[in-house]
Amino acid sequence: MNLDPHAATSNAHASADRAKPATKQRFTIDDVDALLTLPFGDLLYEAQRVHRAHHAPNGVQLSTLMSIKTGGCPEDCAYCPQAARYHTGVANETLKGVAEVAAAARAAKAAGATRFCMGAAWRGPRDRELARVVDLVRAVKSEGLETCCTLGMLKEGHAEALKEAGLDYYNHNLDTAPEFYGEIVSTRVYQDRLDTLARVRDAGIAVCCGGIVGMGESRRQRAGLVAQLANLDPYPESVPINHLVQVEGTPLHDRLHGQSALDPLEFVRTIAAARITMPKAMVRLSAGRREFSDAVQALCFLAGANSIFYGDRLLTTGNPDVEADQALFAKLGLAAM
Ligand code: SAM
Ligand code: DTB
Ligand code: SF4
Repeated sequence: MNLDPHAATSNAHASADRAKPATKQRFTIDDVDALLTLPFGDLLYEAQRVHRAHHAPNGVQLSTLMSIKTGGCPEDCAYCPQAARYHTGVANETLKGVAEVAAAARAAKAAGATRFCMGAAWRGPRDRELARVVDLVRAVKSEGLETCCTLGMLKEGHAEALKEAGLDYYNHNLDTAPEFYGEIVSTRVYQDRLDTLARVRDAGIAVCCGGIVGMGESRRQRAGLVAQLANLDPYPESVPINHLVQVEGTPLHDRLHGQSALDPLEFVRTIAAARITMPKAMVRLSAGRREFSDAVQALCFLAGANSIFYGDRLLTTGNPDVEADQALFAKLGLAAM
């Protein structure tokens, strides 16, 4: 393993077959496992070194999320409160209209966000649904924000239509290692995710792709997730690392009995491994932040996280409010960028 980011495969977004793992893997699972196993101080030191070589040391990018279509999803993701088949108390809502979404985007911008991310509880959009999202993207873009969507699997032509409307990022997570995926989702396979990522890349949209930890996976499976992400060619521009938010009624809440499956320091290690293996990516400290102390969040920033979800809601669950984050930034000397 070569930890020198300058020696790694270039992240120039030029290859035709981009979302498939590179022929020569930049990192093996053993490589990432070895990182995750380093003494904590050594791991954080290396993560800081890589972070400072590529990013402003104290800058954090702010993205605000909005659920544009909530609940009733036909998929069976074991972590998700929006799957129709689980009884989680999430009320189904139809696709929001342009006026409501544009107003939320304006408010997010006024609060300091630079990107507005729209999430929909779909397996994937139908053509007529996609056409309505295209209008939302245009509206948000015209408010002067970066745009991001997460709509599930895309079909032929969808990514191009989104790009044409001004979509900057598409979020589509690999969620976990391929070996663990079958225990989390049965209504699609890993390759479906890779196929959509390839469509997004080919349309020239930046890729936002990460995963969830704390689902009962092993450290080696966390290494497997990070290796998968880092071996995408090129690796994603944006890498959200979510800590599972356990919602009553989801299978994972039942399986884990509402107890966290992960020591927070293991979450910090995962952030550090993502930073080291994907030096130029924005690594987002994503869901689960409300359950973390300021001290754990500070360690995540030290480990190389430089983006957060900003605003008091994620999609259906809570996030720290704007005042709490502004106080945290002041305490840590962080600046929004
Ligand atoms: N339906 C689309 C899809 O699954 O691609 C887009 C929306 S889905 C809610 C977006 C992402 O949210 C999922 O890929 C997953 O990584 C994350 N997510 C969902 N429920 C979560 C939870 N309880 N805790 C942490 N992350 C979660
Ligand atoms: C991502 O990686 N995390 C966000 C966003 N992409 C869409 C979603 C987190 C969802 C947490 C559970 C909820 O609020 O429903
Ligand atoms: Fe549906 Fe996405 Fe939730 Fe899976 S994660 S159930 S695809 S909304």
